[in-house]
Amino acid sequence: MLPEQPPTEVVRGACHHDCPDTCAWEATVADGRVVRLRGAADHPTTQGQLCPKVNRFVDRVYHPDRLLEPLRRVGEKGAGRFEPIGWDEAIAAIAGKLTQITATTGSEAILQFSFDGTQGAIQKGVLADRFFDSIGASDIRRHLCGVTAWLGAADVSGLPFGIDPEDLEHSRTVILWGTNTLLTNRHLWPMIEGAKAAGATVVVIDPIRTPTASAPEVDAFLQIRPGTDVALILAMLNVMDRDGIIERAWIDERTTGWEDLRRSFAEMPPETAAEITGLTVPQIEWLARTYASNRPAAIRVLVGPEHREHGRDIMRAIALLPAVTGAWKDLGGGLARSTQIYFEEALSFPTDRPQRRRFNMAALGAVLDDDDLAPPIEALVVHNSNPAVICPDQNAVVRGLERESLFTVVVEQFMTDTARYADIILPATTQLEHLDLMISWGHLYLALNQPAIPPRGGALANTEIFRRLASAMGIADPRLQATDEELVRDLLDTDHPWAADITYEQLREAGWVRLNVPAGHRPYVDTVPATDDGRLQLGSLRYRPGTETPDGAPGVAGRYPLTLMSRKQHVKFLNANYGGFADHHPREGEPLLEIHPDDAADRKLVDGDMVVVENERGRLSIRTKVSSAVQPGVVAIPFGWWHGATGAGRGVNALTNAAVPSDGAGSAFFHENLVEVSAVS
Ligand SMILES: Nc1nc2c(c(=O)[nH]1)N[C@H]1C(S)=C(S)[C@@H](COP(=O)(O)OP(=O)(O)OC[C@H]3O[C@@H](n4cnc5c(=O)[nH]c(N)nc54)[C@H](O)[C@@H]3O)O[C@H]1N2
Ligand SMILES: Nc1nc2c(c(=O)[nH]1)N[C@H]1C(S)=C(S)[C@@H](COP(=O)(O)OP(=O)(O)OC[C@H]3O[C@@H](n4cnc5c(=O)[nH]c(N)nc54)[C@H](O)[C@@H]3O)O[C@H]1N2
Ligand code: SF4
Ligand SMILES: [Mo]
Repeated sequence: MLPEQPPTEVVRGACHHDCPDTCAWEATVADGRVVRLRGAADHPTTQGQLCPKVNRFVDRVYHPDRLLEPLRRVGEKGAGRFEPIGWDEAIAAIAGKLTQITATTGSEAILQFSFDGTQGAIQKGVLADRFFDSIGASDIRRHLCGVTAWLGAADVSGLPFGIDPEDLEHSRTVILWGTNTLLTNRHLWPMIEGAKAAGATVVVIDPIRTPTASAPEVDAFLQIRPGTDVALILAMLNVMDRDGIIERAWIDERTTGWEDLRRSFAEMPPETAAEITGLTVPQIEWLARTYASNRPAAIRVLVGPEHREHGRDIMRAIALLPAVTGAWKDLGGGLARSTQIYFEEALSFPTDRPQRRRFNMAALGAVLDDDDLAPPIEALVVHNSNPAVICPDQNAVVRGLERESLFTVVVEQFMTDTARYADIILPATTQLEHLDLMISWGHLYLALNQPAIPPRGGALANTEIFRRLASAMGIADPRLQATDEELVRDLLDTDHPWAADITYEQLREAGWVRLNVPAGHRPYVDTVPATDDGRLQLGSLRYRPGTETPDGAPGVAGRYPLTLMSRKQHVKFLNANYGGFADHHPREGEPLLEIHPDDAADRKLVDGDMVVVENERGRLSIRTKVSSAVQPGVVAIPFGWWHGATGAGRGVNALTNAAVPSDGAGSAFFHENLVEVSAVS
């Protein structure tokens, strides 16, 4: 007789990672333990497949290195020496310290730092925000991802709605504009394949020959010089106007500012753009004609081009293309960008939060290091983020975290590079252990993540941690004691037609549900842009090189002639989540500097040489990979590795540019860094 199998239960949930795909999953639980996790077969984009990053997520949940009890620092900051303490003691110590800082210096000396470790609406921060709002702490502007892209598209259309990415199947021209779909958004690829099978022309525009650029479905790869997309787009408009392939009726009826835009693109004939972008005149003319005429024509973009000084201009320029051609009219035409705004509009996210002192998160190093700040930061509370790895100007961040007078709390699942600098570490649950409501930025499906197992060891959900802190600090507001289920129900409590009919019970049963956006919905055709005059805004536009680029700073480029880009590159990395785990590393086991054969030859370097990469912000020693995937003048180091991966004990962000746009809104210029590379002597 076969031994009796323990009874199993299947629990529906969804991936929490900051990834456009938000896959729905099913966890099989036996004897209180998750024994299998797989993609939901019935979910339209997941289609039964997770991804190489998350296929072995169960191993992460049961990993021997999981943090399972609160810890207190006993060694030097950053040394990684801690002793276990109980939850009551940990909460009392933090509450005591925050109360004391509030009474002496003032609550603005406390800084909340969080980002997208989970993109679940609940665990990401609704309750944490209530807590920090109520004590009046300083906040950070969560602008390192997507905000610049949002602002650029909004410059054209008020609120930056895009088409349903699933409608790309209907497109006859698809331009993957600075997005590495096969790596970063893999569940969109079937839509590209579908379009291709129906005869679409697929184009990739990227400074780097990515795996997406090399895919067999791609008809044309335009390897543009970094940050010069505005020149390309102005020249495309120039060609379209010159060749009379723009429909005037659409422009007259739907847009404002055509004549100003026309004056701008008159100054950018394709010959000038060819010099700036490194593309050829025939390539630019072909792209303009294909985009304007081979319709439906869609552009897919995520965040690639935004991480630059003039990223907002690039994102605006991209959004200008469908505004000029009227590509929005065709099903499968328009701009396919983040869908997050659909969820923000449809669900009841709080709109009446108090204003707090805020800093752009890119400036963390400068803020922690600033003695003149009034008041200076005395306590830093980090959750859902690993700033020691993900923020630009890493050396400044580490200097800040090392400051003895800073009290740092980190809520984490693992001993990350940030957690090592904490005074107190609080162990957080994973997605298999807590409830959450999952919105998406890559499709229109809402999902309920139900806990498959209770929290492991002493781990607690972020929400429970902030409930306990609120109690310990004597904050009476009952909204700070809301349960996770109440928080989900609050978000679903909406009259908006896209979500009014969606119930908690329905989500619990089915796991996921599509927002009620009508099939074939065409933004700006079926709806009116949220601009002052209800029209798409064109207006003047100029190509400007960034300050830290060879064209923008020829002087600096004399010393540091190479442009360093730092993008997501590894199939088993998701931002900084897996950089510290050997079984997620690529075969080479270390980050490599990609350098073009010409630049390598100039420096007498061959594949595999150890080199020093440096600029005024930092210095890394790292091995080379000589590769024509990067163009001459450009080098690339992958983002996401933890500090221990290089001899210098730093990642690529030790070299990156922490500057943000002058109004403080938008991302750091992660891809605009001038460096020099030399052989290790
Ligand atoms: N050089 C360079 N830098 C970059 C980028 C780049 O392309 N190049 N990309 C930028 C972009 S686009 C982004 S989005 C950011 C990402 O920045 P982050 O959002 O900070 O990065 P993640 O690695 O996704 O998540 C950080 C941590 O969240 C933790 N976490 C996950 N779930 C939970 C939870 O439920 N509770 C708690 N308390 N913690 C949890 C994980 O263990 C992980 O260590 O990085 C930015 N930095
Ligand atoms: N495997 C994996 N998947 C991920 C992530 C991960 O870390 N690993 N991170 C997730 C997150 S947080 C995000 S935000 C998304 C990002 O998804 P994407 O936006 O697709 O990814 P990026 O690598 O940031 O940038 C895409 C491309 O933009 C190009 N680019 C840079 N500058 C320019 C420019 O000036 N012009 C043009 N035309 N192109 C440019 C880069 O070379 C890069 O190939 O990916 C998500 N998915
Ligand atoms: S990381 Fe992205 S692709 Fe992978 S399972 Fe999560 S949502 Fe899906
Ligand atoms: Mo991101």
